[in-house]
Amino acid sequence: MERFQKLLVPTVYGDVPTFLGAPLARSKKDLRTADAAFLGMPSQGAEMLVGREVGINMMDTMRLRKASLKYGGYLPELDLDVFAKIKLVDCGDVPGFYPATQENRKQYFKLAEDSISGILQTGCIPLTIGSHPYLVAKSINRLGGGLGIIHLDAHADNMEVHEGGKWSLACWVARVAELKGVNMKNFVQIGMRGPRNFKEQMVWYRKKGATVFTSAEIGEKGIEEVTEEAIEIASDGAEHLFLNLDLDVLDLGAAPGLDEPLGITIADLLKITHEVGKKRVRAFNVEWIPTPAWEPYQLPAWPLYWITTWAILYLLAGVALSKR
Ligand SMILES: [Mn+2]
Repeated sequence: MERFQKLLVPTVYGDVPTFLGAPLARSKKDLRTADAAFLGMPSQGAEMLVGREVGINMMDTMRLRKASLKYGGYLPELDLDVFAKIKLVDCGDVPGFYPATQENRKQYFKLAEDSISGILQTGCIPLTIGSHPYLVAKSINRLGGGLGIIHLDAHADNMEVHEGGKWSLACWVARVAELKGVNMKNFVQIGMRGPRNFKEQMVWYRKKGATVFTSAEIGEKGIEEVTEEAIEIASDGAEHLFLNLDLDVLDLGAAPGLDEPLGITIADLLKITHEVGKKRVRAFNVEWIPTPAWEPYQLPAWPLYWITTWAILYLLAGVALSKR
């Protein structure tokens, strides 16, 4: 007999359920007893939005929450019930400031950093969905102890400026490299490939002492070895590990609507999030999920929401194993 459990799921607002039906965190106290906290950041506040109309469609945290609702926490392939060990909460969304002006972006950045720092200070793992990665990196860096970053992406994202702006997602690595205390030797990118990258970007990474595993190296070494090395390099002398995901690290055959061939498989992605979870990742961010409403991505985007939910569950499964 169906028990209509879904009717009992807490809501963030309106008819939007919490992520995976987790309890809604209303105060710091709720965070202190939790292991991980979902934080929706639908607007990003990035300069790439300024003057454009895509705005709130960039990252649909409502759709992700709805897509997550069909899943529980038991993974038979790992014989592990994630939520027997892990307490997940949902912190709601960081509101955007519209219209997307520079002044509003600054306000948004401040609010977002405060929200992420608030979660970090309680010892909880922020699962930010739609954050400009710089905001997460900066918040972790403030804790002291050293920041290691593993970035999953087809693209280098280390441009000095992009389309006249320095806060585009294509520039976030360059902004992080400017932060005091950040050592780029603890920066690892996995999955870079293809002709939307420039040679200067690779030269920049080498000069900074960062590590890049291109699709060719993943092909040679295999994802297990690459993951192991990446964690080792990112954690060498750094206390906090930050995993950032641009879903275009996936092969276009695995990621409907995304546009880069030669990418990793979904199994590879889950392997990485699981292993990083085992190493007590400090924060996980999913940069963005294209929505069907945005013209270049009219293919159904639902699989990307499902993949994102799985990636989070596998990461939390890793955290659960690290607690044993
Ligand atoms: Mn990318």
